[in-house]
Amino acid sequence: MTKEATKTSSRRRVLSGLAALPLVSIVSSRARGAEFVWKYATGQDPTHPVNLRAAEAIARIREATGGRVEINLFPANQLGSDTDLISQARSGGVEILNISSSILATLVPSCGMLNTGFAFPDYDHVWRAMDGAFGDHVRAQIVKSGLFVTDKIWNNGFRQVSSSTRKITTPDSIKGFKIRVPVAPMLTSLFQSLGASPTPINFNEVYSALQTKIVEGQENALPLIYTTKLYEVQTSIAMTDHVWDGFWVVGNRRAFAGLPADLRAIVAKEIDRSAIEQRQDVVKLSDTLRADLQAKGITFVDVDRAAFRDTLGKSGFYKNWQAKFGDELWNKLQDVVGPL
Ligand code: X2X
Repeated sequence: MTKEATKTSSRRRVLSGLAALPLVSIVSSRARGAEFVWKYATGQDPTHPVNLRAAEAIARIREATGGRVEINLFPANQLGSDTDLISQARSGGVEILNISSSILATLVPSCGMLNTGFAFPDYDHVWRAMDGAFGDHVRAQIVKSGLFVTDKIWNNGFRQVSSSTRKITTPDSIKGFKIRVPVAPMLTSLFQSLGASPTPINFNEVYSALQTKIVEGQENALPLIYTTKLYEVQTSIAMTDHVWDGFWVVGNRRAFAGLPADLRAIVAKEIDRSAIEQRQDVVKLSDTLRADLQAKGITFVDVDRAAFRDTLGKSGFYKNWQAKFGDELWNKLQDVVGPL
């Protein structure tokens, strides 16, 4: 068996071991007197802060409810791809789901607006928007779609463009670039507008799509690139910061409505506490991972972001999306970030 295949199969063994564990613990949860035994699904590697902080919230919830609420964590798309998991959260196949706003936009279009290209210059503007009127408006649309959603959005980070072929340096260099994007209308549109050739692929298929050269590159925040080991199949990263993305923690509405109010309040409070902690984890990791990724052989390219934003503007990208989202929501974002 090749080195690569050995690594993949050992990763599979680890994950299948992880998958077996929660199922066993569901049976034992009932035996321990848990009244509510829930599944919490994510698409990220077990080592990503999304899962580390979710596990802490789960432990605090078990403690604060006296064991009445047992939640089992299923990371790394063990229960299905991100787009499958949205359907499972709606049907009750899973009770809690951590899902990128860019992908949730396939169900709730306004979720895609926080991925408007180059909208956020820094985290101060991100949190002012997401914890203010703009975020409230988007959350209200998620509730309207039939899902429960917690108050505080989690942090996926500022996205960068990685490549295994050409180095991305200027807007011209990305023309025709075969890039994987999530199943996310805004990101597909952004790279089409830059003249690249985007292919929507679910995250659990990204590593193999890069390894087999179905695509030349992908775009993601450094913590995702690092924890999913994409540096093994990529050679350079252009620090474009082209969008900020967040993770919503959404829930099956019937499941949340079925919780007594005091237990529901504990679940929401502890998940929101972990959201605030996870936000800072990603900020810190994004500062330190550049050196770690360089040590793994990645070449970094610092680009002129204004040139990319200018190309996007000239393509009509902002005008088109303002027309789609409507002035009311567009202005809520512009109130924080300025004219787009
Ligand atoms: O699929 C991706 O690239 C990821 C993991 O960042 C999202 O969830 C959008």
